[in-house]
Amino acid sequence: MSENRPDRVLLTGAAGDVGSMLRNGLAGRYPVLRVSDIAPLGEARAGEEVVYADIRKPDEVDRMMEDVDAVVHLGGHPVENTWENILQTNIAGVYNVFESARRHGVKRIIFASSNHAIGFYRRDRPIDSSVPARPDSRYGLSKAFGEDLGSLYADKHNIGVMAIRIGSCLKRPPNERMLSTWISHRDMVQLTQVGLEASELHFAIVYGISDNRRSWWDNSVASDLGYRPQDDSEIYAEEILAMDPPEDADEIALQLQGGVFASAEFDGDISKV
Ligand code: 15L
Repeated sequence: MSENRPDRVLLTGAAGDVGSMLRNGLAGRYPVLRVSDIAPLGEARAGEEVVYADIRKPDEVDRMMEDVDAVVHLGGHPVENTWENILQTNIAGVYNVFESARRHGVKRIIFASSNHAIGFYRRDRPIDSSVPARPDSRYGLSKAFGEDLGSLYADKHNIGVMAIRIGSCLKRPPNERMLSTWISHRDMVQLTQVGLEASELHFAIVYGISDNRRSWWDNSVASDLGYRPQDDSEIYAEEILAMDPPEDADEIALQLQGGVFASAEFDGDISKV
């Protein structure tokens, strides 16, 4: 996968949890890593450029995009928020990023989608990348929008797009749900590199998970692109399943892949979901 390494990679949302982990994990892999956020990023490290930008503002996005070859777009609200905030940052913001990338001739975008784009699927129903979105929140809806935007820019503008439905990117899984949804840091770094460097990529939706025995998601699209996860949450299973309870959630959340994102504000009929 290393034949197709971009020279200047832009990482948005680089001050966030996953962003700062990827900032470290991608360090030295590409000639220039341009890190961006609205939050403090500290000094530029070796091989880095720091460009502050608010993705709600197209002129700032254009400045951030100059001379970039590939984008890893993590910027935005990482959990549920008000409609106004989701609309401005996660929906208009992701549009600003794709549109500026198109105008700047960028040919590869990795979009940080989320499992919350499909969070209303039941846990007892395994799914793959081809199922329709089933968002569990305004946040999940914005991720489904970003995936569709990626499909549009791949088909219409020939930008190679990988949307990663990230599960739970943490050092270790803290509860039973995350035995299914967990992705280790090193696997997340590898999957991002696969997206940046795959020689053939039109539009792909992949799951951001490790090689978890308890996964609900068929990740064959990612493995076809070359993803070879190193970790499996199973090594934490005994300890987590011995906790009381192994997952601290309500009975709706416990049935749905999105967990408490799906059960929050829920006044539906669970028998119809
Ligand atoms: C997400 O999309 C969130 O950004 C993260 O904070 C976790 O909650 C994760 O999903 C998850 O579902 O575990």
